Amino acid sequence: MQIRYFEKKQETIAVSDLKTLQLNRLKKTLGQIFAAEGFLKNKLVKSGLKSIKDIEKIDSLDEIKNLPFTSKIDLVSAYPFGIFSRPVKNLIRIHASSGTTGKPIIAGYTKTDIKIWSGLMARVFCAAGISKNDIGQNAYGYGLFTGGLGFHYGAEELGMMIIPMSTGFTERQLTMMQDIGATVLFCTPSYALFLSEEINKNVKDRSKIKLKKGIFGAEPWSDELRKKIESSLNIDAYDIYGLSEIIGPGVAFECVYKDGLHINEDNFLPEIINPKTNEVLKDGETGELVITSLNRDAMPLIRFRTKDITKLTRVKCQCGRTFVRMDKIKGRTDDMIILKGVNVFPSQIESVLFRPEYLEYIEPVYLIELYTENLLDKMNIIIEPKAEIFNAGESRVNSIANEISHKIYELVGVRAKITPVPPGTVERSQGKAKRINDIRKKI
Ligand code: DLL
Repeated sequence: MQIRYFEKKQETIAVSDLKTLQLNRLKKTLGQIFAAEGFLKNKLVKSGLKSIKDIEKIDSLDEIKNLPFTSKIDLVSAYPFGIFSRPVKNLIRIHASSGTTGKPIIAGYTKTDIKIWSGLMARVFCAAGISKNDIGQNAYGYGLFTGGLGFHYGAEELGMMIIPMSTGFTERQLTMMQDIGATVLFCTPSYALFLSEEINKNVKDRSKIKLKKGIFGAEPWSDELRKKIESSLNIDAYDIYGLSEIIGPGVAFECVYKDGLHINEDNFLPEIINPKTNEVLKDGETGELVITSLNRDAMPLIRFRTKDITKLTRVKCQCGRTFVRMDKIKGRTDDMIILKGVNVFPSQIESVLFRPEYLEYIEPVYLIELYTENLLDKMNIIIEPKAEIFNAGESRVNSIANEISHKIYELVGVRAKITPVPPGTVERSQGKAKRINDIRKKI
């Protein structure tokens, strides 16, 4: 297996040197926040970190657990610029993501941030075996969303040609893909699946599609969906994780061994906590990912609550990278469905629906509807049988629906109603897929 790095020395740094680097960068980051005299400094002071002298006294990364968390709500309340640790005139770009209320969250970048971020993205490409000789079709949205420009600048940093398609215009995507000969595809996994359906329908000569690899993220996706994308596009598919508040895509990524996502640990310090008690968990325990930025210029954040559920492992990866790995994200704490006391994530439902034996009968799309019946919360899973199955009549469709319902019960322990709908009815997504429709009556 060919292993590539963008910055080998840094990516394979000895663990003890990494810890020293992280501690130095943490202290530098805290100093930067103090110097900015803003919202975040006030939070730190309130939590007991009163002066630069207190920062100097920190001599172990473990002490991070004494620092306060930062949440989306903090970022919304500091809207638009209160969270920055550099003057607004030093910024060269902003991005935004949706907040918890009407106001978005603004992420700001200086020239230094863009340079660092581009380098992190170039690491992602190299880890997937992509080189500057590849041609990237970038179907992540360009604009306030970090996907489009994050991938774009990373590709330029590597020296790879990029086709800046953005999302949508599917017909044009297929034309460019064939005419320019894209070898790698960047988009959400749900859009990759949609593109594969369109290729199968509309491209007569498959030899014109030169795709070899894809880097997909921005939403949870199961290994079953990975297999489906890989077989229908005939490519090798990699996961990438990130979030606007921290930098955008490039926080964590898969290498060719695809055994968890390496966190760019020289830039981001991860912790896993119990989201209910806030207690820090050990490696191997599942909980909420919390990230402290160690090398951000405009917008460092301390212990940011991502709400994403995963676990960490420090077992060394065969690729030689020393960076800790996190499991594929299971879901978000706010997407977790609780039915009869059982916790269910959409990704678990997906892992049943997208098993190869079911994908012979149903399309790889679904929507989970949560509703109330007799004061109880219930789950209805809308599936789309393939046209030939749907047309074969109700009894055929029902027997498949029953089997799926049974398998879901076996895996997650709750009974779900399965509703088959006519072909083409479930919305195909071009960005992040909507997996849950919550129509429960709020009491
Ligand atoms: O989604 C950044 C991104 C762009 C990542 C392109 C990967 C590729 P936001 O819009 O701020 O940023 O959304 C961040 O998306 O907290 C997760 O809940 C979810 N997410 C991102 N990547 C993954 C992934 C971008 N690989 C939120 N698996 C995060 C599961 C993901 N969830």
